[in-house]
Amino acid sequence: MSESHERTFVMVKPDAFQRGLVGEIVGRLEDRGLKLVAMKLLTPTQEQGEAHYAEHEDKGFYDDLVEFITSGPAVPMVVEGEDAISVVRDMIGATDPKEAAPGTIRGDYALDIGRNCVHAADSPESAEREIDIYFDEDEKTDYEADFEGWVYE
Ligand code: IDP
Ligand code: MG
Repeated sequence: MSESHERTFVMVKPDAFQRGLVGEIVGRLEDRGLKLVAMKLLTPTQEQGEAHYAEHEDKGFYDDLVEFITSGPAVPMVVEGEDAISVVRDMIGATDPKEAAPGTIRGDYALDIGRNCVHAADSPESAEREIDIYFDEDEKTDYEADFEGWVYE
């Protein structure tokens, strides 16, 4: 990984999976020039769901959130690139999709805060923590992305 690059954690949530938006969401990340490092199709376990949203444990919506995220298939990913964490947060848009700008994933595909299609880590610490919930070390690929010479100066 180039020195200025960072890894982030992204997940297509069960609502977007059921709506057939996996390709659209992954495609936007690829089109932007981000590098896919790891990806799975799985239904998050109760333990994974609770750990994923541990920071919201004391919120009124926590139980519903964990129930939703464990309700069916989701696509967790590790994505790499320059400033990938903030770049992807900007690409997904505001938490409440009604406030998300058109052109963002949530702004284009969602209307309800509890069904906002996609998750992305909000800091380097969250990214590392969330990646570890869903991926073992040997599940992260190590390869040269030849396109990067055309994406970065
Ligand atoms: P984020 O997904 O944009 O990082 P967070 O504040 O970390 O937003 O919240 C995690 C998830 O919890 C959100 O994506 C959303 O689905 C859900 N959520 C956040 N706030 C509320 C709320 O007030 N009511 C219901 N669900 C919420
Ligand atoms: Mg969050």
